[in-house]
Amino acid sequence: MHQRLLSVAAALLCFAVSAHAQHTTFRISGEILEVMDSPFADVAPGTPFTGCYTFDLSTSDTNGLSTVGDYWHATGYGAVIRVGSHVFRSDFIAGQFLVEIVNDHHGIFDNYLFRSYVNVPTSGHPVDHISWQLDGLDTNAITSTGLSTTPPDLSLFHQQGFMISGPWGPVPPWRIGGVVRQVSLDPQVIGDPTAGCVPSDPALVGPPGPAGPAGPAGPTGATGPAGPMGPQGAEGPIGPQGPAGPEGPAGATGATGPAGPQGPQGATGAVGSQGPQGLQGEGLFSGSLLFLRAPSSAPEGYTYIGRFDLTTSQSPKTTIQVDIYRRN
Ligand SMILES: [Ca+2]
Repeated sequence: MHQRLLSVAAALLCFAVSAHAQHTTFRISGEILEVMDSPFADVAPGTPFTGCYTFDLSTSDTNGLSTVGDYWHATGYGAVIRVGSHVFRSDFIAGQFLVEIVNDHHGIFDNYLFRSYVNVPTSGHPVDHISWQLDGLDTNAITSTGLSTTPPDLSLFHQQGFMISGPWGPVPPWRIGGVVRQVSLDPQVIGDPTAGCVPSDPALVGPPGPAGPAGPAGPTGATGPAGPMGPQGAEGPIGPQGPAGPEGPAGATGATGPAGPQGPQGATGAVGSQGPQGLQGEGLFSGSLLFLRAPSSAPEGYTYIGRFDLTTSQSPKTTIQVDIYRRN
């Protein structure tokens, strides 16, 4: 046992320093459909299985046919399949793990296959082969004999067989057959020599330890569909004033306003009727002289002539000044 652990460690170390390795792991899951002479009591038709297989994209094609690619893998590659309480797996030290891809063979069919030729015993029973083969009965399932990180498209193949079998001996080998329902790329294994289908023989592995710390957050997923409409929000602030609307209908007549300012004088009215006869005038004709004691002012209708001194006739006599006017 100790020797074996050392061998595993040496193989992984050697694998880690391989500069051109391009680890790729496909995860598979399916269902057991038939069991023949199986020594595993808890494996029966209907038992589900899961597993994986790891290969190297840089492995060379050793098949000379242009329609067939054979990729033989050595140490560090193989398959691990879990069925019920049992683990079936490649001998990762021995290698001899084959991935075969057939494209347009004879111009009529495609195939995909992995087969592990050297495996470790399971629950004390030798395991001869672990294999999975897909058959396309036309040329549409595969487009290249090259290895790829794209898993085979199960919907394009017409039949398949997943098989785990025991060794030939005095009696025919036991066989466990099934169908793979899903195959997918494990993106965390690409280029990581420490990941993938590492050996997990129950004989080498103790009971599960406590859960490790949570890993780093994965990449952000795609945006999901829009959720349901939320509740109506609070009313927003009043928006800016809109443009003036059209003129409305005429309103009711308002109350009488205050009196305005006085207007301009009107035109002279018509001559009224003749009034009663006035007092008789002084009766002087034009050129008559009028004497008034000075100082005086010219009465209307008279023109000033001059002024003289007049000695009165009374006693004692006195002198006064008199203004003379002429009737016009
Ligand atoms: Ca093809």
